[in-house]
Amino acid sequence: MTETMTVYLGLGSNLGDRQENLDRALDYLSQRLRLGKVSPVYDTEPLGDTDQPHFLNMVCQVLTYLEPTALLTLVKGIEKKLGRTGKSGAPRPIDIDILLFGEQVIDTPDLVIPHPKMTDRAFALIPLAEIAPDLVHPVSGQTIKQLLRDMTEKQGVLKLE
Ligand code: PH2
Ligand code: MG
Ligand code: MG
Repeated sequence: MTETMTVYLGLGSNLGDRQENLDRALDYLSQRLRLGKVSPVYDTEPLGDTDQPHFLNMVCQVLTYLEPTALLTLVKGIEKKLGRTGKSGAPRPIDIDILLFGEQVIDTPDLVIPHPKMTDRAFALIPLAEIAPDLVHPVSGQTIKQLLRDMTEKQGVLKLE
């Protein structure tokens, strides 16, 4: 690919020094990608397995020439450097999810973009709406602002000042 793509990543941490984990993840990302807009940080109630510590969540925009699969490999490598082990669903120092990759729609066993759960997760949509309210979600055709407006479960997401 020769074109620069605008990508949105969701970051979450609920193990160890959560703010430091986010900072270190951003640092690693900026070594390999052009970091664009960065959202505020939110303290969020765990969704899914609620018997877990609260998360810190945020979203960032990155600009990259990498292919989606190469970007996935990169973010998995950063998760590993920050101490993430293989166990899925357990508290983690860092989780980096590719939410949107330009307007691309990808559905493979290893990678689904847009992230299939982003539209019903306030911890992803609220920070995303701060940096890209008018961005159009390529599957629903709705803007981030509209998706957030229509969302019913928006509790438990607190902006850190
Ligand atoms: N990530 C999950 C499951 N649940 N809940 C919150 N609040 N934040 C997350 O990042 C999160 C979650 C799976 O990756
Ligand atoms: Mg995740
Ligand atoms: Mg993940």
